[in-house]
Amino acid sequence: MNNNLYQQLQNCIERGKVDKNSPYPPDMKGQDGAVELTNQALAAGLSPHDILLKSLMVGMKNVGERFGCGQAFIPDLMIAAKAMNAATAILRPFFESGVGVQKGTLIIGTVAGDLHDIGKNIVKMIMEGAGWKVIDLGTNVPTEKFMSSLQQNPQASVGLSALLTTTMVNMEKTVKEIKTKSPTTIVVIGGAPVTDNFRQRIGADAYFPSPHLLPDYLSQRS
Ligand code: B12
Repeated sequence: MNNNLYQQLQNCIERGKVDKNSPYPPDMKGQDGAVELTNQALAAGLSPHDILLKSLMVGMKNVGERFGCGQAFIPDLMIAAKAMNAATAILRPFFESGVGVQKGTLIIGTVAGDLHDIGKNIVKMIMEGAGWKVIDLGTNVPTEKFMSSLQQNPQASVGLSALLTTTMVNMEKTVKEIKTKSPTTIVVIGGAPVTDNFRQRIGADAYFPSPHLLPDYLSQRS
């Protein structure tokens, strides 16, 4: 039963079925979409973390793989992103912290030239859920914007996201600038093309393929 719900929700993300009323894709007209299935999964007692990891993210990964081998196209990615955003909006309150004490501040953004923000938004959701204040600079963020935010929040750590091999190189410039002007600032990086080798090469402090261990890491380091 649970596996079936995960599977159906994953399929809605992959196919870009946002909700019951959405006319796209035509062969799923009138069927429940990502919105209804996310609510059903929560009502069935599935954990928001599991829904995110076992369903939503698998669906995004699959559509990305289909795009990579020419079986899906930009509109498919866009509609999948729309379904993903609709589902994560429902999960967001479950990640919000009830704890009043702030553990620290994280400045986060997707680097210059890069418009992907789903992963960054998940990192933000998890950090806020763990009691961190997150300053979200958005997408396509130039080094100067990271620097001016850091100037205003000198105790903050910085998180950089990149999804394109062509934009991950922009992380290097930002990391170098931060480490030159503020050597004690912790800089963490992530995004599908990023690796720990790359992290070592550009001098960032840590790379996380998934943000779940990030709150503990930053709490220990700061
Ligand atoms: C959705 C999507 C889009 C959407 C983005 C919508 C949005 N609002 O984000 C749209 C349609 C706009 C898009 C556009 C493009 N895309 Co695109 N896209 C994707 C896709 C399918 C999914 C990305 C995603 O959201 N994944 C789900 C999230 C949850 O995963 P994630 O981002 O990796 O984040 C997780 C971790 O990496 C980590 N993480 C991420 N950031 C950070 C930061 C920190 C600090 C930490 C600790 C952790 C962390 O935590 C997250 C949660 O676990 C990927 C395929 C893929 N497999 O990645 C292609 C993909 C990234 N896109 C690709 C391409 C080529 C493009 C375009 C260039 C296409 C084009 N020809 O125009 C444009 C570029 C636009 C631009 N300038 O940015 C390629 C990149 C190839 C490459 N090697 O560079 C991919 C890999 C598809 C492919 N297989 O070819 N895309």
